[in-house]
Amino acid sequence: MRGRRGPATAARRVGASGVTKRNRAAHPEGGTCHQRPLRARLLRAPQSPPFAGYCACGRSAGWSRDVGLTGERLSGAGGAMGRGSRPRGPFLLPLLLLLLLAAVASGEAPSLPLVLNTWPFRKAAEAAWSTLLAGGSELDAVEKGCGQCEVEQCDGSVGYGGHPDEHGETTLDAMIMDGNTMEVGAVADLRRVKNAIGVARKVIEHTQHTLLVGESASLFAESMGFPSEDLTTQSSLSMYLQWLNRNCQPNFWKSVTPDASKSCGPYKQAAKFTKEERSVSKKRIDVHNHDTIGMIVIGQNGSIAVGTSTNGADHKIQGRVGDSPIAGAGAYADSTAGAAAATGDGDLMMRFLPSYQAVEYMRTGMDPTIACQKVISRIQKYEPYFFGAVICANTSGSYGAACNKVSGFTQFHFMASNPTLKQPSEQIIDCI
Ligand code: SD4
Repeated sequence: MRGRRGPATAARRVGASGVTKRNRAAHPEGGTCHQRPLRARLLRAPQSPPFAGYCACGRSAGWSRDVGLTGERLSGAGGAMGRGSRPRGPFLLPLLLLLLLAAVASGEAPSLPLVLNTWPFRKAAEAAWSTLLAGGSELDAVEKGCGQCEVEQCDGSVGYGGHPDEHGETTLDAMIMDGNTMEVGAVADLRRVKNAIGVARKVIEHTQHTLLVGESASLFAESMGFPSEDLTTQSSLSMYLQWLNRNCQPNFWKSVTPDASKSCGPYKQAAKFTKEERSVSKKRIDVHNHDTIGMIVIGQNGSIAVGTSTNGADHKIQGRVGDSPIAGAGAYADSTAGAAAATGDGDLMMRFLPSYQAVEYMRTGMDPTIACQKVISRIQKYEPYFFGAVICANTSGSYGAACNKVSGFTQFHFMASNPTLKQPSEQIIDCI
């Protein structure tokens, strides 16, 4: 999670007037495939140049001018729609515009449909919004929006080529939830498959399960037709090599021998450990290694879907799963109450099920901003220095967000799209 996203004036502060919009564009590059764990490959062939045989893929980001959702863009939007998709027709857009005009004429600010997502991931917001306007379902919009981030490797925190684990491999967590049926599809520790949110959707569509993990999730993905690809890029490999050169610092171990605050593993449990060793994991999480996309989509008729996608925490211990694929933690949707999604230090946040809690607060009629603030405050009581933020929306399309104020992270940026905002609009809130 980062508090360094450009000047506050470049976006709309929630509750304030004046909007300036900003686009972030990233250009994904493909890569070749290798299946063996990086560390094994490096150890087995120390004579090889470090990048030999790896994907020459990387990530570049740039700025572009703001682009509104033009008719041209809308007519080209949509893509493959899954189960539950509504047919797209030539009359849909004019109809929607008529409805909006009628609402505006009646003096009532139309606030649905709504697309809300964590962080200023503008292209993801645009992908979801245009999918909705093109007649896609809420689930389609979530899948498209989060999938866009997986393609463009949003902030290096979503999709392939980011946050290698302590063996150098990038693994993915994702979840999608239907707030009408309460069905959830999720994958965790997914390997070698780039489109994690797409696989999560297949868990809903083709299984009676909720969450598939690890190698077995990858096999499931392959059986559903997803290509098996190496998620390593030149950039993730170099992050990993730098970490090895720093004696594997920082890492997530504690109370082990050799001392994890000084050496690489393999580790064993220590009979005794010092206070300093215990503090290793607390120092580990900072503003630079967390940035999940969490997305809420509420359709014109009040149907809600949510989703998340992330490559988790940098240099995580193999097998670590964060909050993002856990219903109620990373996100939650209930079309009778509202929806929420979380971003931040999942190891801490998942203990509090903040998304579920926020939705239950909104069920009582609580304002979305207050609901978000209350769940952040609850975590603060136990973990005053945690990095985290939550976005919340109720069934009528009111929305809000909250974040925990810590050094280097005092404001949270997110995207909102609704008929009033017309196109994805970057919003800012002050952390509490
Ligand atoms: C995780 N919550 O795996 C995710 C990471 C994240 O913003 O949200 N980053 O812990």
